[in-house]
Amino acid sequence: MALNPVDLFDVRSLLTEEERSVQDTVARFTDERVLPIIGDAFDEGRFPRELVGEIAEMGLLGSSLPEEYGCAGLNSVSYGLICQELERGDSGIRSFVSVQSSLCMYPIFAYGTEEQKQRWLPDMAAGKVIGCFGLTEAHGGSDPATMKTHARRDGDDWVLNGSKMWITNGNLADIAIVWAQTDDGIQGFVVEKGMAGFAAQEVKHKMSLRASVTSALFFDNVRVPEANRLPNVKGLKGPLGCLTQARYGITWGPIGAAVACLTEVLDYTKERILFGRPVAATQSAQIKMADMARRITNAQLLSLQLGRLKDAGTMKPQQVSLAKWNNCRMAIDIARECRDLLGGAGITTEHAAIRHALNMESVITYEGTETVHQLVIGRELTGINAF
Ligand code: TGC
Ligand code: FAD
Repeated sequence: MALNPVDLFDVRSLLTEEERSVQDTVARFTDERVLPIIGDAFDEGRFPRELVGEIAEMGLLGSSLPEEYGCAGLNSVSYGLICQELERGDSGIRSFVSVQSSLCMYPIFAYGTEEQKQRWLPDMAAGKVIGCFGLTEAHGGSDPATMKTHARRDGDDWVLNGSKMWITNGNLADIAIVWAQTDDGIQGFVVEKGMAGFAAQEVKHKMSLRASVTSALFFDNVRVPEANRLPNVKGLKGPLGCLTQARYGITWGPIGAAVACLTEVLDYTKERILFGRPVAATQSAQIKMADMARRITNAQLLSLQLGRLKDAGTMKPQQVSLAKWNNCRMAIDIARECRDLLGGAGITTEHAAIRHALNMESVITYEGTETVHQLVIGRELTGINAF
């Protein structure tokens, strides 16, 4: 029997029955609900909000958190597979789930009080409350330790001033997890939509992640009650701990984008007849596609092992950095090469490759640029901090 071109090493056979079932459910959702609309949504620069209810019903929001908070209690490999299958549709859909799950629900779960967990997590799992995560500021996202946004204690409240930039879900969100400097170091606050002095402004003219909302957030003397401060973490390790969760999921997502692109060009090059034979019958096209399959296989095995380490409780942030770097690089290169193999047809959103290539420009940049992750590995190898 022929091998599966987008799973040459039968990585699926390494999954448990439950993990396969999660993958199949999300794959069906992507095929039936995302793929028919996503090209238009990308063209229109529109996040398909109508899908949020179904995403929540499938248990994809905060899927790794415990059932007592209305979540699915799945393992990390299942979360990875969710990211992979969603990003096979579009990075914007996966981004929505990453931000809600890893960057908003996770910090409430990991750093919040029991009251805060009960207050927000069940509604977030149900998609009734949408979150965003404000760490990056306009003057330098790679170096969040230099953040200027600050919070000053005033009676029972904190007074928040500053701004955040490039915030996924910003204009959609009911709550924002905002990281701010305080006299006691960096702390996290849950800022609610409608609080006086809090505003979001959508970033327009994006050429990437067009089916996702990206915003700037502004805080002008916003009074945030002490009850909205996440009390159980202080310092940069708070937001960086969330990034480790999200980056883990992002190692899986680009595999989906690359699988979508390779699947598309395998079909296209068999049909496209040039110089009297299908493009797929040329050595150069075969070498290109074989090389894509090789890189996808590497990425699949890397993410699966990372997930097994995470589920065993031994995963290290440096391992996440290596996989985020490798898998984003793999997917952006494959998407660009697939765009080339489609010729002129590859420049419109009728085909997926250019959409994925453009999306990957964001995915390789956010959650730590490629350079940041390379320097994390360089520091691990040499013991010298080169940032
Ligand atoms: P350093 O000052 O050494 O460490 C500070 C504290 O943090 C701890 N730590 C981590 N903890 C958990 N996970 C990690 N990945 C961690 N990295 C460091 C560290 O142990 C220390 O703890 P303690 O107890 O000693 O205080 O910080 P560093 O030198 O490691 O950090 C430098 C650098 C450049 C790696 C870091 O600043 C960085 O990662 N910069 C990139 C910023 C970034 O990725 N921003 C992403 C914003 S969110 C986003 O992009 C969302 S997109 C979502 C979507 O749409 O899908
Ligand atoms: P900079 O940090 O200014 O980097 C500029 C260049 O300098 C890059 O090439 C970088 O690799 C390079 N560089 C950095 N350090 C070094 C060094 N030491 N040596 C050599 N080169 C270096 N942030 C959030 O907080 N929440 C979100 O929800 C969110 N969503 C996003 C959605 C999108 C679509 C995008 C594009 C970004 C999002 N971000 C979000 C922000 C993202 O995390 C930042 O863009 C990213 O961390 C890089 O920061 P920067 O854009 O300020 O670039």
